[in-house]
Amino acid sequence: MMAYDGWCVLGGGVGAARLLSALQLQGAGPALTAVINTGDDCQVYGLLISPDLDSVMYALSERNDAERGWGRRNETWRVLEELRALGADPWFALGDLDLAIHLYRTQQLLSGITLTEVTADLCRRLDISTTIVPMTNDQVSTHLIGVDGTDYAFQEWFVRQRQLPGIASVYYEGASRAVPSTLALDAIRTARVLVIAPSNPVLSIAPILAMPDFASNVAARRERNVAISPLIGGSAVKGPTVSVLEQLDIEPSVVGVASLWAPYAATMLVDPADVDLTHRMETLDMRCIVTPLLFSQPDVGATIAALLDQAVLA
Ligand code: FO1
Repeated sequence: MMAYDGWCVLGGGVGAARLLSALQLQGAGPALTAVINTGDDCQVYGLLISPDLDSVMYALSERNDAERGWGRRNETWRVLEELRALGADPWFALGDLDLAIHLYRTQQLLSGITLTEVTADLCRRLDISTTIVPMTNDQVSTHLIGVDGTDYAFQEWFVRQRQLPGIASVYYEGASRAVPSTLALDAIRTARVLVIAPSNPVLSIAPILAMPDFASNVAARRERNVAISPLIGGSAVKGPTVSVLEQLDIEPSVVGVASLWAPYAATMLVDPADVDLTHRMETLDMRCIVTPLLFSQPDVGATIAALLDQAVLA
């Protein structure tokens, strides 16, 4: 087994969860700091829900429902059913096990500790060896503006509207004045390798880079950063990456993703399905490493871990 040291992963949601789980299987868990998007966070019944932190925590503690892509495995829905019986419209579904995490987190936050601290506490209690850090303790909220001008908070669009309304633009409310998490900034500055996870570039990575200190510190170490394409042969493994890129007039391919990430990473891992596009990425001053990216396939995690280890030495 390799000896891993000082890796920092930027990401959110299922893309980050899959990468981090694969790296954990290779024994890299304790060497990793994961800086996680909180732009999807919302309040439901007075509870703070932090879906990307939870997806990563549940995956790394093997508590996730891999098929659904969010929430807990072996979940029950008694509270939700009772809310429905009371005539409420619980469009954002909180399962019973999941609710316990939101209750615990909210109670801890109300007692005065920060989101970073309660996340570290939860990781200890869930026996997670990776350091999981929210990008900020402040509120940053991803919003989508529909073509008709309607402003949707992220979960309103993602869950309630089922991502249906056409979108014209996206913005990250609070990002320019939010204070970056100190742990996150330290990890970004000092990591031997910084990895941009195969997460949605607009909805998971851009909220992190919308915070000016993150953007400048990630860009400053561009040569030692490696991005992993969230698209394989023009499709995402899960989620609305392709449709979001299309609606924002960004080419829905590895080239479109590279055009967003070129200022932040000198190297990008792309799947063999996209080998024909690598010459266009190189014109963006990005070095491409072609390697299978479907983490569900045997040996893909081990190969990617080895490549990340060597990528910045090459
Ligand atoms: N996604 C859904 O499609 N429907 C839901 O009702 C829903 C509830 C939910 C509750 C807690 C949580 O942590 C995540 C939840 N998600 C739900 C997933 C979430 O909306 C998205 O996966 C992420 O925000 C996108 O990364």
